[in-house]
Amino acid sequence: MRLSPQVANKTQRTLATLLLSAVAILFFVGGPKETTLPSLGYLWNLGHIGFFFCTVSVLLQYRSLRTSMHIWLLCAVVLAISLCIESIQFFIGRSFSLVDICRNLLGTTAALWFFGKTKIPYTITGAAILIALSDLTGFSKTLYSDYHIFRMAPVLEDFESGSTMSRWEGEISRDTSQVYSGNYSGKIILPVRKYSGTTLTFPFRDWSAYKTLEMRIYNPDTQIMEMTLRINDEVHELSEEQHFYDRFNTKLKLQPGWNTITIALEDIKTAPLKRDMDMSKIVRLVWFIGEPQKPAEIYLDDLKLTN
Ligand SMILES: [Ca+2]
Repeated sequence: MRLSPQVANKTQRTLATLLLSAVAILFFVGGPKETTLPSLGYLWNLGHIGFFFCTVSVLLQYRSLRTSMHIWLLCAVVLAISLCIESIQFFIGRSFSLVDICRNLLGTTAALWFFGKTKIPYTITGAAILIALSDLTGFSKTLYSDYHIFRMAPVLEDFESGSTMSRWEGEISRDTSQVYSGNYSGKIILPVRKYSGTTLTFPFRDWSAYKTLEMRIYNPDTQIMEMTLRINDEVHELSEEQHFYDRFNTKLKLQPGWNTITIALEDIKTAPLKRDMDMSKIVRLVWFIGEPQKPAEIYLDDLKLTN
């Protein structure tokens, strides 16, 4: 039996509504892990735009918006729904994100622009353009940073490009006063507080083809400085307990001046007590002093894998 256009349209609308309802579950389950590549995580979050674009496009098949007031009303409804979604996410252990709310409104505006029949108020169009530009810039930067990490390998960090600094946590900045190679090193300030240090997340993660980890650290003090280097693989990072014995930890004794540190990757691989470290998924390096007695600083450079 051939469906009439009206029935076919109704069927399509119903199918689209069911599909979007199913996809909406992804607001609350699934999604990127803490160890997911930043650009993939960003791409996932851009799904907010796609979802609301599709949802409002379907809605416009049911009901056409004839006045500016209708458009403002739709935006208010989307805002209210978005606040509900983000609030639920907050209470189930995810985060409340104003950026995601803006993305929902951007998706809504894009659907109105493509399929609506009424002129969109300038304020809404202007806001949507700003959100789109912000996301375009943010995603491009994240994508370039991920690409740069792969292009640099087996160098993990040389501080020559500012695009990788978003992966560092702690009081760290590119510096030119003490440099081992190139024009920059990473200056790390170590204030007096527990576990004072810096963290590199999302390094080039596949260390399986290499034999050693090397780095140069400059200690400007006249005394030997003791630090701990901690390395996590993905299994450890995603484990709930993050036991001390399930990761690599080593003490670094930093003499005054430049220090060359070489660590056999076999030692890192066999560091966990009950398993081998997954050397194809190294996700975090942490340099820290447990309980510093006085403020300190170090300079890190030429962090790389070698054979
Ligand atoms: Ca350098």
